[in-house]
Amino acid sequence: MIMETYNHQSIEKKWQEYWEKNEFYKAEDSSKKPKQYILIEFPYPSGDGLHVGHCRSYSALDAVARKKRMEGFNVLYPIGWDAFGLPTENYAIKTGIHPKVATEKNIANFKRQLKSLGLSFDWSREINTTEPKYYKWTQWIFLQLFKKDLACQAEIPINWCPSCKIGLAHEEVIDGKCERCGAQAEQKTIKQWLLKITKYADRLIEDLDRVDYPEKIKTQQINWIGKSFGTEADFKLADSSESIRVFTTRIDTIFGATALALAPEHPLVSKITKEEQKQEVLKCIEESRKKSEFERTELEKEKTGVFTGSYCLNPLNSEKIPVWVGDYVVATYGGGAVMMVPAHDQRDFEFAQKYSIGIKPVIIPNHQTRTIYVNGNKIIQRTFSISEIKEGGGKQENLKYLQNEYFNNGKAYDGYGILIDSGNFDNLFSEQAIKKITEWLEKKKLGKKTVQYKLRDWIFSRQHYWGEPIPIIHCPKCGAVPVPEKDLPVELPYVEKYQPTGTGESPLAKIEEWVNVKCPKCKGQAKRETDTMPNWAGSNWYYVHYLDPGNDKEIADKKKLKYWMPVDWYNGGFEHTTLHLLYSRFWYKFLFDIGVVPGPEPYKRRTSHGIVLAEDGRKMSKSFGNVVNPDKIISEFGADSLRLYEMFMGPFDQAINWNTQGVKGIYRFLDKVWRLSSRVKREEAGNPESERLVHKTIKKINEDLEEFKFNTIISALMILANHFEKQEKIPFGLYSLFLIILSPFAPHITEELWSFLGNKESIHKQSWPQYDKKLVKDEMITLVVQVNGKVRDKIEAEADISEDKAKELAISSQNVKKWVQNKEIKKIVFVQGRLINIVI
Ligand code: ANZ
Ligand code: ZN
Repeated sequence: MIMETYNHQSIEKKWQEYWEKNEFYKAEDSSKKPKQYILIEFPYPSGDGLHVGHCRSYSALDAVARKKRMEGFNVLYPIGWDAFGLPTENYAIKTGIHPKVATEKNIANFKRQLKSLGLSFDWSREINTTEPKYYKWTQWIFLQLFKKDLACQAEIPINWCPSCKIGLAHEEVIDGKCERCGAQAEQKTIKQWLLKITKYADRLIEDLDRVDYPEKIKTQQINWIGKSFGTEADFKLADSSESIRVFTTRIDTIFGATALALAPEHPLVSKITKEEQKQEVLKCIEESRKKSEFERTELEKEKTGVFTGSYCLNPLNSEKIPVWVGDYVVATYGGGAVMMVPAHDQRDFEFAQKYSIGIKPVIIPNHQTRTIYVNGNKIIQRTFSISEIKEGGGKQENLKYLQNEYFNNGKAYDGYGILIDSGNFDNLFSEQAIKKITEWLEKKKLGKKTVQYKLRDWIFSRQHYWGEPIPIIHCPKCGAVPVPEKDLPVELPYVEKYQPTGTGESPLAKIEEWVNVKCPKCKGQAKRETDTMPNWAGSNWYYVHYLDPGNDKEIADKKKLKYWMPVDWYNGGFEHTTLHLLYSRFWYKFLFDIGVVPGPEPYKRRTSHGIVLAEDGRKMSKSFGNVVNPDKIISEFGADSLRLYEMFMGPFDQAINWNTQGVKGIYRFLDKVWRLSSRVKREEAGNPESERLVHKTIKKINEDLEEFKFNTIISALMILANHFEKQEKIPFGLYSLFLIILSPFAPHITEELWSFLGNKESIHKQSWPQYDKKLVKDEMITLVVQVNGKVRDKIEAEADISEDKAKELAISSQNVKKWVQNKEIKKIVFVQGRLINIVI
């Protein structure tokens, strides 16, 4: 039978319809089979349509899902839409198209695009975070958090975007600018909802031991949580009984404190500021409000501050030191007060230089060799013994050393060392001093050992329209009252005007008939909360909803949860490591604590894909005109080509430039696979070489897929195709195996060829082949080892052993060792598969 040429357009559509009609990829709920839950980050259906970057992640995990099905697993590979959030709202404001309408349109487009890729999603479980039946449960989780006191309201300084007129979470401020519009973020104090993720900080660190994430991701999460061990110390004010509590990780430097600095927002500022300084202090507070936290704390940025006129006393030696307001002190960290040690802290040093505050060194480095200066000139290297430093022998010279190497170069010495000029604590090492001074403070009830976290509580309200309403009712008598669970969902009302109000209130505040309600507790007049949830709310738990999307009674059926959770393999972007990945772990842990889900971690394994850049190496962007449209690639080269190309383009976890030439190369490969079919002969017996290669390829795919090395899998398949191309007749059995192992990666063409070979049942219903252990074992040979031409040993080795490996084997042999030990090897003569001669 003669086959037509490879026509991707007709075959891809045909098989997609066939798979869909026969519900090929539906996951079974009550199955005896072992399960695999494969998850990709569900997309935000933006107006731009699918990005080829989406295709990279989805195609690769689709191959994983398909292979696991063939291996006998009951696979869940679901899809849905993360559709609330600012981009759609901004689009709506610009175009006048309602966000709901825009979302529907965008989803329809995304869906068409994803279907044209032939991905094996279980579409019967499609979810959408903006549907009331979905966000009912997002609101329900919020209520549980509220009941457990993990959601609360607070007046807090937040980052504020003057252009979007909206509060920004810490993570939405990039380099001091609003992540969305690029405007400089400011500080503003408003009432916000907070989720107390900090209560989970320790567990979020500890439980990283339970999961299989790349080290890089674990480290990023740990740094983001930023656990610091330190000391709290109270500095009593000189002329009042009140004291200021500071947090420091370096209590060993306390004798070097020459000032105290308070955050401009610190509640004591107004109390302790003297009449004379009022004007200046108010101005400083005003100025710092206009700066973002980033601008205030970054090392390179200029720090400003002002003296309050008040003094306090160092708890260790009662020395009187001035209290300043400094904008580099953050109100929400460590109590918002810092003891300034300019000699040993860089930011304090810069501040002190600017305002002529004293620099008093109290730590000298305990590395022992250093340059000594005489009359300002570097002249000798001298080594001090520790005891010499401890006895104060080198003190003067060491002070000079600090002056010349550090202070004169604008640097503080921030390392550990040996204490000097520190009263009873002189001569201690920093580590010892931290312990001793803290104990001393604890005994005097002037301080204590403590832990601080960089992680902040999560600001969970937005003054926006396009989000989940927060299900709370404010009653003048009863306070914040949760909406009764039976009244969920609190539906987002349809409004014509969804522009931000700019007053800090959400557009919902203007809808009187929605806002005014009866208090669920006292039935008196009350008002709904008008803030909505941030755009990540729905994505915190969506992987749970996939398990039971129709359930109206509970978040998901317990049996289903127990069977499917945790997710076995979750792939997504690196950029989500500290936001989505951390937040969703937090919610899942909470759901575990209240007995809703069966374990403490949602994702067993996490991998990340590198982003796909444009051909010119820049980010794809409409404004650069360099966006690659997957529709165009699919229509020209086919979904199989696009999928294979994106797996082949480079190491999966690395960013890479798009290259249309590369897609053409893949297309030629698939065309070759197609043409090979005309040479397939049923009666042909396989030659041993071909058979070995097929089995080696199966083994390689097994191994590489688990390490998400998709590119080397595709190249192994190419090598196999090239091998077949050299044969006049291709054995039916081997070609069939080849199609089967290619099918998870190129599902359409393999299905067509498989059916062409006369198979009635789909290729995607076949079992994944076992490779033959005997066949993949490389042939062994006897390698002759010579030293200077004389045979010294004969060793067993693989036939294709490399020169380096052979050398390594040879010189480690007992018989050879004694000839070559301590001799310089001049030359190696290596004859592949036969002999190695070591010339000494
Ligand atoms: C005195 C000192 C001396 C400090 C020294 C460091 C070195 P991490 O490790 O990041 O937790 N600090 C404390 N609260 C602050 C705030 N609200 N805003 C800005 N800085 C603050 O950093 C802890 C250190 O950061 C603390 O230790 C404090 O400076 C500063 F030689 O105290 B240190
Ligand atoms: Zn009430």
